[in-house]
Amino acid sequence: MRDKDRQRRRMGNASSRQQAAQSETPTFFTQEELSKLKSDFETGGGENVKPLIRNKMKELDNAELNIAVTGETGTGKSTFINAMRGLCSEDEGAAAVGTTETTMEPTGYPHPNLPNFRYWDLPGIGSTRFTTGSYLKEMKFEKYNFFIIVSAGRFTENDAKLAKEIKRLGKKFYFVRSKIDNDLHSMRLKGGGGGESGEVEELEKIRSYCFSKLGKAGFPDPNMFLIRSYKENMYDFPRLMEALADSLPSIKESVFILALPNLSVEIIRKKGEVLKERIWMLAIISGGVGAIPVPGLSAACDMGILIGAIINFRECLCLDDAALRRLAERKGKSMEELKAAAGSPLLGDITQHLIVRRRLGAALVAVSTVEAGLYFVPFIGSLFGAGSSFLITCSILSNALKLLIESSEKVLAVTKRAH
Ligand SMILES: Nc1nc2c(ncn2[C@@H]2O[C@H](COP(=O)(O)OP(=O)(O)OP(=O)(O)O)[C@@H](O)[C@H]2O)c(=O)[nH]1
Ligand SMILES: [Mg+2]
Repeated sequence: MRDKDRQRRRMGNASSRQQAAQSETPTFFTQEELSKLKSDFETGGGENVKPLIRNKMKELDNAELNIAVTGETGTGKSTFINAMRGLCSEDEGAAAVGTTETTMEPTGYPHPNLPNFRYWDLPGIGSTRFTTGSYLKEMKFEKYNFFIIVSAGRFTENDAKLAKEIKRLGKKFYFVRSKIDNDLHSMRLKGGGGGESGEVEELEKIRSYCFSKLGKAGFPDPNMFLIRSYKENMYDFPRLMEALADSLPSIKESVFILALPNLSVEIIRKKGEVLKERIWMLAIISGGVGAIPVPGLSAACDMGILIGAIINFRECLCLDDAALRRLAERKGKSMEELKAAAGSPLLGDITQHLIVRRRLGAALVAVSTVEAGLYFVPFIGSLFGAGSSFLITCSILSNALKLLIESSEKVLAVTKRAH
Protein backbone atom coordinates (compact mmCIF):
# COMPACT_ATOMS: atom_id res chain seq x y z
CA MET A 1 0.00 0.00 0.00
CA ARG A 2 1.24 3.52 -0.75
CA ASP A 3 2.56 5.57 2.16
CA LYS A 4 -0.09 8.14 1.52
CA ASP A 5 -2.90 5.57 1.76
CA ARG A 6 -1.32 4.00 4.80
CA GLN A 7 -1.09 7.39 6.42
CA ARG A 8 -4.74 8.17 5.55
CA ARG A 9 -5.86 4.85 7.02
CA ARG A 10 -3.90 5.45 10.20
CA MET A 11 -5.61 8.80 10.58
CA GLY A 12 -8.88 6.96 11.38
CA ASN A 13 -11.67 9.40 12.29
CA ALA A 14 -9.33 12.23 13.17
CA SER A 15 -11.11 15.49 12.61
CA SER A 16 -8.85 18.40 13.49
CA ARG A 17 -7.74 20.80 10.76
CA GLN A 18 -4.16 19.80 11.32
CA GLN A 19 -4.87 16.11 10.77
CA ALA A 20 -7.07 16.78 7.76
CA ALA A 21 -4.32 18.86 6.16
CA GLN A 22 -1.80 16.15 6.90
CA SER A 23 -3.91 13.45 5.28
CA GLU A 24 -4.64 15.44 2.12
CA THR A 25 -1.18 16.69 1.28
CA PRO A 26 1.53 14.67 -0.42
CA THR A 27 4.14 13.87 2.19
CA PHE A 28 7.71 13.08 1.26
CA PHE A 29 8.47 11.24 4.49
CA THR A 30 7.30 7.84 5.62
CA GLN A 31 6.03 7.51 9.19
CA GLU A 32 9.25 5.64 10.02
CA GLU A 33 11.38 8.52 8.72
CA LEU A 34 9.36 11.04 10.69
CA SER A 35 9.80 9.02 13.88
CA LYS A 36 13.53 8.85 13.25
CA LEU A 37 13.66 12.59 12.64
CA LYS A 38 11.92 13.17 15.95
CA SER A 39 14.21 10.93 17.96
CA ASP A 40 17.33 12.32 16.22
CA PHE A 41 16.14 15.81 17.07
CA GLU A 42 15.59 14.93 20.67
CA THR A 43 19.03 13.40 21.06
CA GLY A 44 21.21 15.72 18.96
CA GLY A 45 19.22 18.80 17.88
CA GLY A 46 19.09 20.40 14.42
CA GLU A 47 22.57 19.33 13.28
CA ASN A 48 21.67 15.70 13.85
CA VAL A 49 18.84 15.64 11.34
CA LYS A 50 20.47 17.65 8.56
CA PRO A 51 21.86 14.60 6.73
CA LEU A 52 18.42 12.96 6.51
CA ILE A 53 16.85 16.19 5.30
CA ARG A 54 19.63 16.78 2.75
CA ASN A 55 19.16 13.25 1.40
CA LYS A 56 15.43 13.80 1.10
CA MET A 57 15.96 17.08 -0.76
CA LYS A 58 18.36 15.31 -3.10
CA GLU A 59 15.79 12.55 -3.65
CA LEU A 60 13.22 15.22 -4.53
CA ASP A 61 15.58 17.02 -6.89
CA ASN A 62 16.55 13.78 -8.59
CA ALA A 63 13.08 12.21 -8.80
CA GLU A 64 12.53 11.16 -12.40
CA LEU A 65 9.23 10.91 -14.15
CA ASN A 66 8.75 9.61 -17.68
CA ILE A 67 5.30 9.87 -19.18
CA ALA A 68 4.67 8.27 -22.56
CA VAL A 69 2.13 9.71 -24.97
CA THR A 70 1.09 7.16 -27.54
CA GLY A 71 -1.77 6.39 -29.92
CA GLU A 72 -2.45 6.34 -33.64
CA THR A 73 -0.67 8.68 -35.99
CA GLY A 74 -2.02 12.21 -36.35
CA THR A 75 -4.26 12.09 -33.27
CA GLY A 76 -2.61 15.13 -31.64
CA LYS A 77 0.00 13.54 -29.36
CA SER A 78 2.67 16.18 -29.97
CA THR A 79 0.16 19.01 -29.63
CA PHE A 80 -0.97 17.58 -26.29
CA ILE A 81 2.63 17.43 -25.02
CA ASN A 82 3.16 21.07 -25.97
CA ALA A 83 -0.01 22.04 -24.12
CA MET A 84 1.13 20.16 -21.01
CA ARG A 85 4.40 22.10 -21.09
CA GLY A 86 2.69 25.43 -21.69
CA LEU A 87 4.24 25.79 -25.16
CA CYS A 88 2.99 26.71 -28.63
CA SER A 89 4.27 24.58 -31.50
CA GLU A 90 6.42 27.55 -32.66
CA ASP A 91 8.18 27.89 -29.29
CA GLU A 92 11.78 26.82 -28.91
CA GLY A 93 11.92 23.24 -27.63
CA ALA A 94 8.32 22.46 -28.64
CA ALA A 95 7.40 19.10 -30.22
CA ALA A 96 6.86 19.33 -33.99
CA VAL A 97 3.21 19.26 -34.97
CA GLY A 98 1.87 18.55 -38.45
CA THR A 99 -0.95 17.41 -40.64
CA THR A 100 1.30 14.71 -42.14
CA GLU A 101 3.08 11.97 -40.20
CA THR A 102 5.43 13.96 -37.99
CA THR A 103 7.00 12.08 -35.05
CA MET A 104 9.33 9.30 -36.25
CA GLU A 105 11.36 8.41 -33.12
CA PRO A 106 10.45 8.42 -29.42
CA THR A 107 11.52 11.87 -28.26
CA GLY A 108 11.75 13.03 -24.65
CA TYR A 109 10.67 16.60 -23.93
CA PRO A 110 11.85 17.83 -20.54
CA HIS A 111 9.82 20.26 -18.53
CA PRO A 112 11.30 23.78 -18.91
CA ASN A 113 12.22 24.00 -15.19
CA LEU A 114 12.35 20.33 -14.13
CA PRO A 115 14.86 18.50 -16.30
CA ASN A 116 14.16 15.06 -14.78
CA PHE A 117 10.54 15.25 -15.77
CA ARG A 118 9.93 14.15 -19.36
CA TYR A 119 7.01 13.67 -21.68
CA TRP A 120 7.86 11.10 -24.33
CA ASP A 121 6.38 11.75 -27.72
CA LEU A 122 6.05 8.36 -29.37
CA PRO A 123 5.55 7.85 -33.10
CA GLY A 124 1.98 6.97 -34.10
CA ILE A 125 1.18 3.27 -33.94
CA GLY A 126 -0.62 3.21 -37.31
CA SER A 127 2.35 4.79 -39.09
CA THR A 128 4.05 3.22 -42.09
CA ARG A 129 7.21 2.51 -40.07
CA PHE A 130 5.86 0.03 -37.56
CA THR A 131 3.67 -3.04 -37.46
CA THR A 132 1.79 -3.33 -34.17
CA GLY A 133 4.18 -6.04 -32.96
CA SER A 134 7.36 -4.12 -33.79
CA TYR A 135 5.88 -0.95 -32.28
CA LEU A 136 5.28 -2.59 -28.93
CA LYS A 137 8.82 -3.98 -28.95
CA GLU A 138 10.63 -0.88 -30.16
CA MET A 139 8.90 1.63 -27.91
CA LYS A 140 10.41 0.02 -24.76
CA PHE A 141 7.28 0.49 -22.69
CA GLU A 142 9.01 -0.66 -19.47
CA LYS A 143 10.86 2.64 -19.07
CA TYR A 144 7.77 4.81 -18.62
CA ASN A 145 5.91 5.56 -15.40
CA PHE A 146 2.53 5.75 -17.11
CA PHE A 147 0.89 6.17 -20.47
CA ILE A 148 -1.54 8.46 -22.18
CA ILE A 149 -3.24 6.90 -25.20
CA VAL A 150 -4.53 9.62 -27.51
CA SER A 151 -7.30 9.05 -29.99
CA ALA A 152 -8.93 11.66 -32.24
CA GLY A 153 -12.02 9.75 -33.29
CA ARG A 154 -13.21 6.30 -32.41
CA PHE A 155 -10.95 4.24 -30.18
CA THR A 156 -9.42 1.65 -32.46
CA GLU A 157 -8.14 -1.89 -32.39
CA ASN A 158 -4.61 -0.47 -32.10
CA ASP A 159 -5.57 1.63 -29.06
CA ALA A 160 -6.91 -1.51 -27.39
CA LYS A 161 -3.69 -3.40 -28.22
CA LEU A 162 -1.60 -0.64 -26.68
CA ALA A 163 -3.73 -0.62 -23.55
CA LYS A 164 -3.56 -4.41 -23.18
CA GLU A 165 0.23 -4.37 -23.48
CA ILE A 166 0.52 -1.57 -20.90
CA LYS A 167 -1.83 -3.44 -18.56
CA ARG A 168 0.23 -6.61 -18.99
CA LEU A 169 3.28 -4.64 -17.77
CA GLY A 170 1.28 -3.62 -14.70
CA LYS A 171 1.38 0.09 -15.60
CA LYS A 172 -1.33 2.72 -15.58
CA PHE A 173 -2.81 4.30 -18.68
CA TYR A 174 -5.32 7.02 -19.49
CA PHE A 175 -7.42 7.35 -22.62
CA VAL A 176 -7.54 10.83 -24.07
CA ARG A 177 -10.05 11.67 -26.78
CA SER A 178 -8.55 14.76 -28.44
CA LYS A 179 -9.83 17.36 -30.96
CA ILE A 180 -13.19 17.55 -29.24
CA ASP A 181 -13.62 20.99 -30.86
CA ASN A 182 -13.80 19.31 -34.28
CA ASP A 183 -16.73 17.15 -33.12
CA LEU A 184 -18.57 20.16 -31.78
CA HIS A 185 -17.87 22.06 -34.99
CA SER A 186 -19.27 19.19 -37.09
CA MET A 187 -22.33 19.08 -34.87
CA ARG A 188 -22.93 22.79 -35.49
CA LEU A 189 -22.42 22.38 -39.25
CA LYS A 190 -25.04 19.65 -39.25
CA GLY A 191 -27.35 22.14 -37.54
CA GLY A 192 -27.48 20.04 -34.40
CA GLY A 193 -28.12 21.26 -30.83
CA GLY A 194 -28.15 24.95 -30.09
CA GLY A 195 -25.91 26.79 -27.61
CA GLU A 196 -24.28 25.50 -24.49
CA SER A 197 -26.85 22.80 -23.74
CA GLY A 198 -26.40 21.36 -27.25
CA GLU A 199 -22.63 21.17 -26.61
CA VAL A 200 -23.10 19.48 -23.26
CA GLU A 201 -25.44 16.95 -24.84
CA GLU A 202 -22.99 16.23 -27.66
CA LEU A 203 -20.10 15.83 -25.20
CA GLU A 204 -22.17 13.37 -23.16
CA LYS A 205 -22.97 11.45 -26.34
CA ILE A 206 -19.27 11.20 -27.24
CA ARG A 207 -18.41 10.26 -23.66
CA SER A 208 -20.90 7.43 -23.43
CA TYR A 209 -19.96 6.21 -26.91
CA CYS A 210 -16.27 6.07 -25.90
CA PHE A 211 -17.13 4.30 -22.64
CA SER A 212 -19.15 1.68 -24.45
CA LYS A 213 -16.43 1.14 -27.12
CA LEU A 214 -13.73 0.78 -24.46
CA GLY A 215 -15.96 -1.48 -22.38
CA LYS A 216 -16.40 -3.81 -25.34
CA ALA A 217 -12.61 -3.79 -25.89
CA GLY A 218 -12.14 -5.14 -22.34
CA PHE A 219 -11.82 -1.89 -20.35
CA PRO A 220 -15.09 -1.64 -18.44
CA ASP A 221 -14.18 1.31 -16.20
CA PRO A 222 -11.67 3.33 -18.21
CA ASN A 223 -9.97 6.56 -17.21
CA MET A 224 -11.13 8.59 -20.18
CA PHE A 225 -10.95 12.32 -20.88
CA LEU A 226 -12.27 14.57 -23.64
CA ILE A 227 -9.87 17.39 -24.50
CA ARG A 228 -8.98 20.15 -26.90
CA SER A 229 -5.23 20.72 -26.75
CA TYR A 230 -5.41 24.30 -27.94
CA LYS A 231 -7.71 25.25 -25.04
CA GLU A 232 -6.16 23.48 -22.13
CA ASN A 233 -8.42 24.84 -19.45
CA MET A 234 -11.57 23.52 -21.12
CA TYR A 235 -13.44 20.21 -21.10
CA ASP A 236 -11.69 17.40 -19.20
CA PHE A 237 -8.14 18.78 -19.43
CA PRO A 238 -7.91 20.03 -15.80
CA ARG A 239 -9.61 16.83 -14.53
CA LEU A 240 -7.04 14.78 -16.44
CA MET A 241 -4.19 16.63 -14.67
CA GLU A 242 -5.69 15.85 -11.29
CA ALA A 243 -6.21 12.18 -12.14
CA LEU A 244 -2.61 11.86 -13.31
CA ALA A 245 -1.26 13.51 -10.15
CA ASP A 246 -3.36 11.25 -7.93
CA SER A 247 -1.99 8.11 -9.53
CA LEU A 248 1.61 8.72 -8.48
CA PRO A 249 3.51 7.86 -5.32
CA SER A 250 4.12 10.91 -3.14
CA ILE A 251 7.56 12.05 -4.29
CA LYS A 252 6.75 11.62 -7.96
CA GLU A 253 3.34 13.16 -7.41
CA SER A 254 4.96 16.25 -5.98
CA VAL A 255 7.28 16.57 -8.99
CA PHE A 256 4.33 16.08 -11.33
CA ILE A 257 2.19 18.69 -9.61
CA LEU A 258 5.00 21.23 -9.81
CA ALA A 259 5.38 20.50 -13.52
CA LEU A 260 1.74 21.23 -14.38
CA PRO A 261 0.64 24.37 -16.15
CA ASN A 262 -1.40 26.68 -13.88
CA LEU A 263 -4.77 25.77 -15.35
CA SER A 264 -6.91 26.22 -12.25
CA VAL A 265 -6.88 27.67 -8.75
CA GLU A 266 -6.97 24.06 -7.54
CA ILE A 267 -3.67 23.23 -9.29
CA ILE A 268 -2.03 26.40 -7.94
CA ARG A 269 -3.25 25.49 -4.45
CA LYS A 270 -1.82 21.97 -4.77
CA LYS A 271 1.52 23.41 -5.89
CA GLY A 272 1.44 25.61 -2.80
CA GLU A 273 0.89 22.56 -0.56
CA VAL A 274 3.82 20.73 -2.14
CA LEU A 275 6.14 23.73 -1.83
CA LYS A 276 5.05 24.37 1.75
CA GLU A 277 6.42 21.02 2.76
CA ARG A 278 9.86 22.03 1.54
CA ILE A 279 9.89 25.07 3.78
CA TRP A 280 10.68 23.40 7.09
CA MET A 281 13.33 21.23 5.44
CA LEU A 282 15.01 24.34 4.00
CA ALA A 283 14.68 26.05 7.38
CA ILE A 284 16.53 23.24 9.16
CA ILE A 285 19.34 23.32 6.62
CA SER A 286 19.40 27.10 6.69
CA GLY A 287 20.35 27.47 10.38
CA GLY A 288 23.86 26.95 11.78
CA VAL A 289 26.84 26.73 9.46
CA GLY A 290 26.68 29.26 6.61
CA ALA A 291 24.06 31.37 8.32
CA ILE A 292 24.81 35.01 8.90
CA PRO A 293 23.04 37.56 11.08
CA VAL A 294 20.88 39.69 8.85
CA PRO A 295 20.41 43.31 9.84
CA GLY A 296 16.71 43.82 10.43
CA LEU A 297 16.01 40.20 11.27
CA SER A 298 16.57 38.90 14.75
CA ALA A 299 18.37 35.69 13.85
CA ALA A 300 21.03 34.32 11.56
CA CYS A 301 19.54 33.00 8.31
CA ASP A 302 21.19 31.62 5.24
CA MET A 303 20.33 34.26 2.64
CA GLY A 304 21.53 32.02 -0.20
CA ILE A 305 18.97 29.38 0.77
CA LEU A 306 16.22 31.95 1.21
CA ILE A 307 16.80 33.62 -2.13
CA GLY A 308 17.27 30.29 -3.93
CA ALA A 309 14.01 29.00 -2.46
CA ILE A 310 12.01 32.06 -3.50
CA ILE A 311 13.39 31.81 -7.05
CA ASN A 312 12.48 28.11 -7.08
CA PHE A 313 8.92 28.81 -5.83
CA ARG A 314 8.56 31.42 -8.54
CA GLU A 315 9.58 28.94 -11.24
CA CYS A 316 7.28 26.23 -9.89
CA LEU A 317 4.38 28.70 -9.93
CA CYS A 318 5.17 29.68 -13.56
CA LEU A 319 6.05 33.24 -12.54
CA ASP A 320 9.60 33.33 -13.88
CA ASP A 321 10.23 35.58 -16.88
CA ALA A 322 10.49 32.72 -19.38
CA ALA A 323 7.18 31.14 -18.27
CA LEU A 324 5.40 34.51 -18.23
CA ARG A 325 6.72 35.28 -21.72
CA ARG A 326 5.43 31.93 -23.06
CA LEU A 327 2.08 32.41 -21.38
CA ALA A 328 1.77 35.96 -22.71
CA GLU A 329 2.36 34.69 -26.25
CA ARG A 330 -0.16 31.87 -25.88
CA LYS A 331 -2.82 34.23 -24.60
CA GLY A 332 -2.08 37.20 -26.90
CA LYS A 333 -1.03 39.49 -24.05
CA SER A 334 2.18 41.29 -23.21
CA MET A 335 4.50 40.16 -20.46
CA GLU A 336 4.22 43.60 -18.82
CA GLU A 337 0.44 43.15 -18.62
CA LEU A 338 0.86 39.81 -16.86
CA LYS A 339 3.47 41.20 -14.48
CA ALA A 340 1.21 44.13 -13.65
CA ALA A 341 -1.65 41.70 -12.97
CA ALA A 342 0.60 39.61 -10.71
CA GLY A 343 1.43 42.77 -8.77
CA SER A 344 4.27 41.26 -6.76
CA PRO A 345 7.67 42.73 -5.83
CA LEU A 346 8.93 39.14 -5.76
CA LEU A 347 8.95 38.93 -9.57
CA GLY A 348 12.04 41.12 -9.89
CA ASP A 349 15.52 40.69 -8.42
CA ILE A 350 15.39 38.90 -5.08
CA THR A 351 17.90 40.43 -2.69
CA GLN A 352 18.54 40.42 1.03
CA HIS A 353 17.51 44.07 1.01
CA LEU A 354 14.12 43.20 -0.53
CA ILE A 355 13.47 40.44 2.00
CA VAL A 356 14.21 42.75 4.91
CA ARG A 357 12.45 45.75 3.38
CA ARG A 358 9.30 43.75 2.62
CA ARG A 359 9.43 42.53 6.20
CA LEU A 360 8.66 39.01 5.06
CA GLY A 361 9.76 37.74 8.45
CA ALA A 362 7.93 40.37 10.48
CA ALA A 363 4.84 38.38 11.40
CA LEU A 364 6.99 35.69 12.94
CA VAL A 365 5.95 35.83 16.54
CA ALA A 366 2.29 35.42 15.63
CA VAL A 367 2.92 32.55 13.23
CA SER A 368 1.79 29.22 14.61
CA THR A 369 3.45 26.02 13.49
CA VAL A 370 0.39 25.21 11.38
CA GLU A 371 0.49 28.58 9.62
CA ALA A 372 4.22 28.26 9.03
CA GLY A 373 3.46 25.11 7.03
CA LEU A 374 4.62 22.83 9.81
CA TYR A 375 1.50 20.74 10.27
CA PHE A 376 3.29 17.75 8.78
CA VAL A 377 5.78 17.79 11.59
CA PRO A 378 4.33 19.88 14.40
CA PHE A 379 6.86 18.51 16.88
CA ILE A 380 9.68 20.20 14.97
CA GLY A 381 8.23 23.68 15.34
CA SER A 382 7.93 23.22 19.08
CA LEU A 383 11.65 22.45 19.37
CA PHE A 384 12.65 25.91 18.16
CA GLY A 385 11.96 29.10 20.03
CA ALA A 386 10.38 32.26 18.62
CA GLY A 387 13.04 34.36 16.93
CA SER A 388 15.14 31.32 16.08
CA SER A 389 16.69 31.09 12.66
CA PHE A 390 14.45 28.08 11.96
CA LEU A 391 11.17 29.89 12.60
CA ILE A 392 12.33 33.09 10.88
CA THR A 393 13.23 31.14 7.76
CA CYS A 394 9.87 29.31 7.89
CA SER A 395 8.07 32.59 8.28
CA ILE A 396 9.92 34.37 5.45
CA LEU A 397 9.38 31.49 3.05
CA SER A 398 5.73 30.98 4.05
CA ASN A 399 5.02 34.66 3.48
CA ALA A 400 6.89 34.69 0.17
CA LEU A 401 5.00 31.58 -0.97
CA LYS A 402 1.67 33.10 0.01
CA LEU A 403 2.43 36.25 -2.02
CA LEU A 404 3.54 34.21 -5.03
CA ILE A 405 0.42 32.00 -4.89
CA GLU A 406 -1.75 35.12 -4.85
CA SER A 407 0.16 36.44 -7.86
CA SER A 408 -0.32 33.16 -9.74
CA GLU A 409 -4.04 33.30 -9.11
CA LYS A 410 -4.20 36.88 -10.38
CA VAL A 411 -2.31 35.91 -13.55
CA LEU A 412 -4.66 32.96 -14.02
CA ALA A 413 -7.71 35.22 -13.70
CA VAL A 414 -6.36 37.59 -16.38
CA THR A 415 -5.39 34.82 -18.81
CA LYS A 416 -8.70 32.97 -18.32
CA ARG A 417 -10.51 36.11 -19.40
CA ALA A 418 -8.31 36.08 -22.53
CA HIS A 419 -10.07 32.91 -23.78
N1 LIG B 1 -8.83 21.12 -33.90
C1 LIG B 1 -7.85 20.53 -33.24
N2 LIG B 1 -6.75 20.15 -33.90
C2 LIG B 1 -5.76 19.53 -33.23
C3 LIG B 1 -5.87 19.25 -31.82
N3 LIG B 1 -4.76 18.60 -31.45
C4 LIG B 1 -3.99 18.49 -32.55
N4 LIG B 1 -4.58 19.04 -33.61
C5 LIG B 1 -4.09 19.09 -35.02
O1 LIG B 1 -3.92 17.75 -35.47
C6 LIG B 1 -2.79 17.64 -36.35
C7 LIG B 1 -1.87 16.52 -35.88
O2 LIG B 1 -1.32 16.92 -34.62
P1 LIG B 1 0.04 16.30 -34.03
O3 LIG B 1 0.14 16.80 -32.66
O4 LIG B 1 1.18 16.53 -34.96
O5 LIG B 1 -0.35 14.75 -34.05
P2 LIG B 1 0.58 13.49 -33.68
O6 LIG B 1 -0.30 12.49 -33.06
O7 LIG B 1 1.75 13.93 -32.91
O8 LIG B 1 1.03 13.02 -35.15
P3 LIG B 1 2.24 12.00 -35.53
O9 LIG B 1 3.45 12.47 -34.86
O10 LIG B 1 2.34 12.14 -37.02
O11 LIG B 1 1.80 10.65 -35.12
C8 LIG B 1 -2.14 19.01 -36.36
O12 LIG B 1 -2.57 19.70 -37.52
C9 LIG B 1 -2.69 19.69 -35.11
O13 LIG B 1 -2.75 21.10 -35.23
C10 LIG B 1 -7.06 19.66 -31.13
O14 LIG B 1 -7.26 19.44 -29.92
N5 LIG B 1 -8.01 20.28 -31.90
MG1 LIG C 1 3.75 13.75 -33.28
